[in-house]
Amino acid sequence: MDNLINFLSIIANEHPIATSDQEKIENVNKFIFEDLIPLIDSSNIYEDEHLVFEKIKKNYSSWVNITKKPWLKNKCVIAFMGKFSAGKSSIINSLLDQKLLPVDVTPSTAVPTYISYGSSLSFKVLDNDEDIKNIDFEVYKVLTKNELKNFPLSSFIRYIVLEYNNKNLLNKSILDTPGISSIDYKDTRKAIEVIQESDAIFWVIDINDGGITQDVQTFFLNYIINKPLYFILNKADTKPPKEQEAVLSKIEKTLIQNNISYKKLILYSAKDIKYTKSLKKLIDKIIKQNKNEFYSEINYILNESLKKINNEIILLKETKFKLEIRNERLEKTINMERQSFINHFNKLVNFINKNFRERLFFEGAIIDNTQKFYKLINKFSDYLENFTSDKILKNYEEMGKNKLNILEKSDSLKKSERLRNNIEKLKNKFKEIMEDN
Ligand SMILES: Nc1nc2c(ncn2[C@@H]2O[C@H](COP(=O)(O)OP(=O)(O)O)[C@@H](O)[C@H]2O)c(=O)[nH]1
Ligand SMILES: [Mg+2]
Repeated sequence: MDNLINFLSIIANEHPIATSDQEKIENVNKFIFEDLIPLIDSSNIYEDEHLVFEKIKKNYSSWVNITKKPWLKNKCVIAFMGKFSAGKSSIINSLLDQKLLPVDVTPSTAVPTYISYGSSLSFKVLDNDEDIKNIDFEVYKVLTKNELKNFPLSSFIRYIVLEYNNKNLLNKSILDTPGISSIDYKDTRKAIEVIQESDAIFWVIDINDGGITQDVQTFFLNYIINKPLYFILNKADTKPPKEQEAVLSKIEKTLIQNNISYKKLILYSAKDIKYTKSLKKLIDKIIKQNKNEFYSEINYILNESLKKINNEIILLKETKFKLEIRNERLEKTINMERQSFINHFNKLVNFINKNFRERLFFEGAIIDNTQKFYKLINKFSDYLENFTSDKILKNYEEMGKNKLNILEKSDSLKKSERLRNNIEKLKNKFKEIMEDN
């Protein structure tokens, strides 16, 4: 018990280490929730805004998670999940060629453990206040199974981080999870976090269980989405080949029947090194997902927004230009009509001048010219009627409507240009905040 008390008192007295840039997380949080989302919300850039927000929030939370766990940065994260005692820790030990992780740990003692590549040995724990503390590995290593057996270590430590130099760990971070016995809320929430930060999930099944139980099936259907999922049927050494095959095909059937999409189902034994090589190969092949997606994702959204706004600006300018051209034409037509009116009018005046003043009352010309005069008057009044009611009025009406429309477009144009400026500003701001990434 002395070792355990020593370990716990060291954890309690140790000063937390600053592993993450709290200020940066706060700045990014402000940027996302006080700048970016409200800006998109107040604009009409996206029809499916909520989807964009969802994407932003998802990327943000996984960025925060990685930033808070620097040992995951630029690493391929492989999580081992499954029921207690399925053999997760034993499998990881076999992959490390070393009995590093404690085996046969009781559920209450089991603490999720990250084993990450590091140039030198470092042992950290995250306590219940979410403080990360650097602890001497020896202090932990000396704890015996007996000491831990009836002690609920997992209620004092959220997780353990062990970084050390092992060639099998290059570019990797392996997560050993305590195992899911019953799918309760707390377990589920933890599992979601694990799934979110992992590049691949290895689900370990004890061959002696004979298959996958219903609660685990439900779990997969609800939570493992878009992550490469592998199944390891462990403890193959405990069954003859025939029975191994039977369990394999039973699991295969269950997976297919339940629409659980997975990459591979492999037979394994942590007790037999002949299986180790191919599992190591398989893990090395898992391509590292781009962990710093956050920066490029947010930039992508900002650029996409700019593109959309620019397109809108172009469209507005085009429409405005077309309306202006149309009004110029209408004005020209009105002027032409006016000119033609003046021409007709001048013709009449000329006729009157010519015939009435000088010659109308000369003998012999009266009747002839009166007829001509009335004909001209009729023609002119017909023309007048046509002229005012149809062409000019209609043209004037359209011009008025267009002018209003042009004003509206100018207004929208100003708004869009302001929005574009604001997005440009946000782009620069984000670049500044994320500078050292
Ligand atoms: N026979 C056999 N026993 C195994 C194998 N893998 C693990 N075990 C045993 O199963 C028990 C639980 O293993 P452990 O790694 O602690 O399981 P975990 O709870 O999933 O981490 C231990 O007693 C291991 O020795 C295996 O491949 N074959
Ligand atoms: Mg274990």
